Amino acid sequence: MNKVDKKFPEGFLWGGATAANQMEGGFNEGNKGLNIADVLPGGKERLKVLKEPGFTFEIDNEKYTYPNHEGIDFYHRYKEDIALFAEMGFKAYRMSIAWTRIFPEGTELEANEEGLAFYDRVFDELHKYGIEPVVTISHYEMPLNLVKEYGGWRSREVITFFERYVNAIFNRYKGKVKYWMTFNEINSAFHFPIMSMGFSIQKEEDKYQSIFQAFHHQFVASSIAVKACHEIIPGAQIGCMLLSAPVYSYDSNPENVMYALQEERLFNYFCGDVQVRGKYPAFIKRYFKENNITLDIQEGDLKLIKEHPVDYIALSYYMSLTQKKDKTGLETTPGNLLEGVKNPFLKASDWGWEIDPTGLRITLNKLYDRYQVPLFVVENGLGAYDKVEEDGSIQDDYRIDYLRSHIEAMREAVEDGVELMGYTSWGCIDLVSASTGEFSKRYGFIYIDKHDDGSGTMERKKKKSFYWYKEVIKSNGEIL
Ligand code: BGP
Repeated sequence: MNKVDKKFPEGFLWGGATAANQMEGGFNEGNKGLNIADVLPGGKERLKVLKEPGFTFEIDNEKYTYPNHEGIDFYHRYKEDIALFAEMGFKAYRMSIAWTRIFPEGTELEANEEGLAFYDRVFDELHKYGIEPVVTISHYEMPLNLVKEYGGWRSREVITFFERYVNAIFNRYKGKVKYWMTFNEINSAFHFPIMSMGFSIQKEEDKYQSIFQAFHHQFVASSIAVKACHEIIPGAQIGCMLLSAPVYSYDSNPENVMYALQEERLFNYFCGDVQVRGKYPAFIKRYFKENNITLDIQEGDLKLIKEHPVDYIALSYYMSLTQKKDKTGLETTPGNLLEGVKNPFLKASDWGWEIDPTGLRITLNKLYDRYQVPLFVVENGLGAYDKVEEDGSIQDDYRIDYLRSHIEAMREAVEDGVELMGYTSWGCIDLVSASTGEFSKRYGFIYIDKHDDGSGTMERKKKKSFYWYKEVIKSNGEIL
């Protein structure tokens, strides 16, 4: 067999990814309003809030801690952090705009100039080093006022406020930002609607009715954003963002294979089908019928969705899932987000996320086969406990191993014919974990001296992986 020379394409967008609410801090500075992330407690309490009904969406400093309030203080230290990204050779930096910096309550008629000016400074700083900003419009941080007054994305009225927000940012940043994406991990709402949809489920029987109606509103909002983006910023590209975890059948029993297929279609493909193909998929009709779901779809919605599909798919990839129809007697994965049965072929992270680089190759191939639009891996990484050695170094070889194997898998996928735009690994600088509210679940190439008990100097330190990733980027992924 001939040796295949596997390479990443020229201009591949190497970099890192973060989200405003998990790292900016300055939660009440610059006229910023409160958002959903500002009321989510840190530590073990967070998962409880995400999973159990009855959350009140209030800050209670007596009872809880709020690590997102200070984050890693990027709001004041962005110059230092961007200089470190530049030192690693980043070509792209995926970040999000906090909606509440631009529209503090969500409902104002005029945008908040202080918020707009902050992101101007960040984009200018990135461009100073030739780093392309890749911007998520909404990453788990809906304005709290919209959550409380409107019930989040359940309400159709929120579309109008979102439209105002996207118009404001496209007009302001049209000369500075070419790559956009709409809702972070839109499909994660199947599990935790609080973070991405702004409401908690009070009654189990209403769960899917509310979630699918909220999805519909987000799909309409997405089409409005795509249309506005193309009109206001010619040449810009705007994608959807999907949480991608391939679902394997536990065994070859056709019943289990069918079960895995149904789960995968619903969880991995439903949102992509609507936003990329521009129409509701055939399989969802039966699902709606069997689950008594009736959507309020207004005139013009389906036309809008059809006419304005996204340009590319951004995806996060951390793990695969293995499923069996009847799980009795089987060990389940202790993953804090998605639950499946234990896969005997895979090891898991300290948080129970099963590590599966080949799953990334599978995911990329499946998505490309299905949609034939460019893909962009905008999140991938290993959450791990890091230790600072006596000499001040952080020897995170486990992280290097994880990333290396996933980059190799992407290289295989490119060789398979997948059109891949770039790779921004998650949490390139340590930040607050979204699902656990911890600092100790670290993903970064850059260590932050900040701990779960609130102590720490916020000093930035380069981990071993920092130097490794710099070489990866320099060699366009040839030296791993
Ligand atoms: C994704 C989110 C991110 C991020 C990441 C890691 O679901 O888009 O915001 O946090 O997962 O998850 P965690 O922080 O829970 O480890």
